[in-house]
Amino acid sequence: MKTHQSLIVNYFLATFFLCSTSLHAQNAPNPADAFDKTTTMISMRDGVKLYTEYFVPKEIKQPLPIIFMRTPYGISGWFERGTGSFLKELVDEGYIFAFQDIRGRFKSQGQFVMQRPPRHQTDSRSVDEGTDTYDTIDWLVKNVPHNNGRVGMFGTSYDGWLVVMALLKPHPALKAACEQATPADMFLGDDFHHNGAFRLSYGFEYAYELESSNENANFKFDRYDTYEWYLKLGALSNADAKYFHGRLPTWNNFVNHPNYDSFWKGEALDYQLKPLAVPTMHVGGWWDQEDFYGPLRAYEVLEKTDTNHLNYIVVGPWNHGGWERRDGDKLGNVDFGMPTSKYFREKIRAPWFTHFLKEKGDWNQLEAITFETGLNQWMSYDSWPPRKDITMRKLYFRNAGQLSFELPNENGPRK
Ligand code: PG9
Repeated sequence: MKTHQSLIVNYFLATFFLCSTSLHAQNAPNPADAFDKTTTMISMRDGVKLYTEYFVPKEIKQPLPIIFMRTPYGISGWFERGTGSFLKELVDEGYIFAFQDIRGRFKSQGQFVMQRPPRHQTDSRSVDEGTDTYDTIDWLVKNVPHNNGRVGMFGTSYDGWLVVMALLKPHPALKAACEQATPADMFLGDDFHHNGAFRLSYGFEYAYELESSNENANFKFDRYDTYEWYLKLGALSNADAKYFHGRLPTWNNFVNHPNYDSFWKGEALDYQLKPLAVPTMHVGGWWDQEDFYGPLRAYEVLEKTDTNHLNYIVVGPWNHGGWERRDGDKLGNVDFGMPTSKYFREKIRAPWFTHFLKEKGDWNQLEAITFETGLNQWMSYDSWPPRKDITMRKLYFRNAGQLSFELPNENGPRK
């Protein structure tokens, strides 16, 4: 059995390669050619410089907002490939685009820290992902030609979490933030543990991927069947003794914090989020194998203080990052009867950004938009979970892979 190494985070690469291959096959011009590309190193408040690329349309009629993404996974080629896929709807609307390698990754200077904790506000010299975003936005709006002083951010998973970090003390130019599949709690529901159960292959391979090099690195298994490899590994302590030798901080944290202690609570969004000052859209997939808990939890926590109605949520029939891939008509054999991912990008995310970044358009949707599978329809509610016309009912596992609203009366577990 092959585990999910390299599928974990690089979900987008396959899509990009497919898109770019088919584009090349047809010899179609790449929409990225319509932009002027600039690469630069932007200085942060502590002098560390972060590698940034930005793209300004060659033909520009009026100043445009900037769509900004940050990532630990390496930005080279993102824009050029993304224009034909996950960025298409935004390119069509008309924006300037900026991308950045975060601190310590790829071409950026400094030290990478996995999910770097928010800094202590009392220490004016300290930095975190929020200050790096703040300093970059400040530079972008002052230096990128033809921008209108308004910035929107989006990103999936680690990149979605980076969007959330930007919201803790947002730059005034940040006018819209779309976090997609942010983790909210790495012990309770996201990525490394699910309900406290450690996800061994995920944790092992992800820690290696991000911390053994400043670029993405795949652990070299000596066989195809990595399930067998993990069985043969034996005790958890062998991972460090044989392979990591204390060099991977995230692995050390897994081992040193097997319970829900202050380390995991310190990382959890429950304890970090502040009342929203920026319109924020949370995006989740009903079948996200990595971060389903995160966006729903972030929405729920922020909703408690959302007196200005800045908190939005969208959940569709997707696995991790599925909303960025292709059209989203199907997941495996399940057919949703409509292109759910394309619909999200075209009819939900793009008009939402237009509304908040260009102050135009007719965004008149309710706060929560969810895809109801089976009915295969998008539904809108003024809150999530919906307040009105809802009855809570229990759903029971039944034999032969069935589900039922009936309480089982056979030999199965009872209430
Ligand atoms: N789910 C991945 C992740 C996010 C945040 C921290 C660690 C891992 C990801 O796909 O980026």
